[in-house]
Amino acid sequence: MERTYLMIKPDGVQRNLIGEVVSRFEKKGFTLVGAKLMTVTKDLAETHYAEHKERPFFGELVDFITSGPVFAMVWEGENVISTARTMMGATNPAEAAPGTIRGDYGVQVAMNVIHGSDSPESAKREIGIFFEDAELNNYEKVVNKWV
Ligand code: 3AN
Repeated sequence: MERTYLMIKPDGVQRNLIGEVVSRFEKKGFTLVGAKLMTVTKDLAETHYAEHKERPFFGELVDFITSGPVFAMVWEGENVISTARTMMGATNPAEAAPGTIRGDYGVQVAMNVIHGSDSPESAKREIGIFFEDAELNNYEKVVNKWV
């Protein structure tokens, strides 16, 4: 079953959106397999955002993600990687459709509430850098046969 790494960024935590965001993925029918509130170190942030190292906003990105706790999560389900991206909405909240997380709660591109892996390769890499295997729970929800 597919897994993705989702992270409520410091703005989402500060704005009390953890419950709202978790609730959307739960209600959709996905399964939460791991979660923790954590402060991202500079090293971890630079590893996570390595692909953006050359972008002009890299420093700002690292400063922001390390500025306060994030809520790191691993979610499981059919097509969860792309479906979660659809539920998050466009990177720039100004372009994100209403009904999406960024469309409903975001204003600026830097503080856009949530991160989500964009491919199976990034999901595997990001889950590996944020979680130990022992922090991930393998279980089946009986209700999943209904969704
Ligand atoms: P996504 O998170 O939707 O995959 P990417 O991979 O293009 O978007 O960008 C990575 C992160 O960098 C985004 N989550 C966003 O917060 C941040 N970002 C993108 N563009 C800018 C920008 N122009 N200024 C500041 N931060 C940006």
